[in-house]
Amino acid sequence: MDKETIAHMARSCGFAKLGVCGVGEFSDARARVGAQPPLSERRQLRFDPGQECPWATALLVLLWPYAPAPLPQGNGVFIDSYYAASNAAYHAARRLEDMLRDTGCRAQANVAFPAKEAAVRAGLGAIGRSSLLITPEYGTRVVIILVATDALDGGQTQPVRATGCLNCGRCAKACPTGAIGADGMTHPERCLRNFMMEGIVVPEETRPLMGMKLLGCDNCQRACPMQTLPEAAQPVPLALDELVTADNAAFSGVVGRLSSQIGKNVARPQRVRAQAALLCGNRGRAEDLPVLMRWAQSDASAVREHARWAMARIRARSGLDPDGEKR
Ligand code: B12
Ligand code: SF4
Ligand code: SF4
Repeated sequence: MDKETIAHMARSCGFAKLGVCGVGEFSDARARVGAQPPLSERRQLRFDPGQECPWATALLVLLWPYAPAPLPQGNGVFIDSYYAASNAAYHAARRLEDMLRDTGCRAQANVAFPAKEAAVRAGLGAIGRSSLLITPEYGTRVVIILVATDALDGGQTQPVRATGCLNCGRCAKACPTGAIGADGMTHPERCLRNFMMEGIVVPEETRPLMGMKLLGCDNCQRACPMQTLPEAAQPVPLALDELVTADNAAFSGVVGRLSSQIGKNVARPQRVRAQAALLCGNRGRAEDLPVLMRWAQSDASAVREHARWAMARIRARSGLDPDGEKR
């Protein structure tokens, strides 16, 4: 099948751009991952298409751009628009997989090879100091999806080490944790995203840096002058008050709404609650104390620890002693 026919199919599924690359091993990425501390987000990552899908002759590299979320106002929480876009792109890739199979080709959507490097190999952009792919059309705000297929030949893979960014250092300055240095993202283990909705107890020094972020951090992208897409008109409409409730049915309803946007794998109730508890500590409102007290008895360690920390912070700020009495 020719690339234009596949690009047409991909557009009908909602993708904005298609690139194609070969199925050579991602050995640079393998070496880099091996040299860094283990990250839970990398557990699924695979490096050798020849081993994982030996029938494949090409990787389709698909771009799904998204408008960045405006910063939340008032009691709103921040949910990076990447997550809703990623959920939509995941399902679109499954539709493309079906379309390719209907023509008699083999296809496997959402294969977990290093997506940014595949995109560079396919000529779709360059890696910036932030470590993200910068595309000329959409800046960094793209979900990258890979589909392995035998529908066409991806050709020989030439390992590409592109830099291509302005090297202005604004991403590094904007990063609250110092994950990005002069040589790129040398400390990915410090990135706030590692600690969000992972069901883990977040290190104490990292908790205040999260501000009102429920999911995702956008600081390095927001600071990057290579962006081209205007902000979305509305933030994801979710107030922290909707989550800080002792009414389990109401809480499940809100989590259900959230999972329909960002996927149920990400929006797991206890993980959402643990992050909400942490955000309560950052906003510091005494009205949250009754719900936090209940959460402080939770069986889930992240919910329990974050709630206890939030209560201590709120009490310290409001001049209450540890039992909640006015000092
Ligand atoms: C693990 C992971 C993470 C980890 C680690 C990120 C990292 N930079 O290593 C954490 C949880 C921190 C994370 C955070 C985020 N992620 Co993430 N993540 C992934 C995942 C699953 C694997 C990435 C990976 O480990 N690749 C392998 C390693 C080796 O790559 P690497 O360290 O970036 O380095 C390679 C190149 O970038 C380059 N390079 C990088 N630095 C340097 C430095 C030098 C000196 C040189 C020479 C080369 C070089 O060479 C390396 C070898 O190929 C991919 C999905 C996928 N299947 O690829 C998404 C992915 C990279 N994430 C993505 C996004 C959107 C995010 C967040 C914005 C989410 C958010 N809103 O919070 C943040 C951004 C943080 C950031 N600045 O990178 C998108 C990026 C889209 C884009 N435009 O690039 C991806 C591609 C998901 C997708 N399918 O679209 N993520
Ligand atoms: S997403 Fe946030 S914490 Fe992660 S590297 Fe970018 S600015 Fe730093
Ligand atoms: S902020 Fe500057 S240094 Fe960082 S990725 Fe963008 S252009 Fe490159």
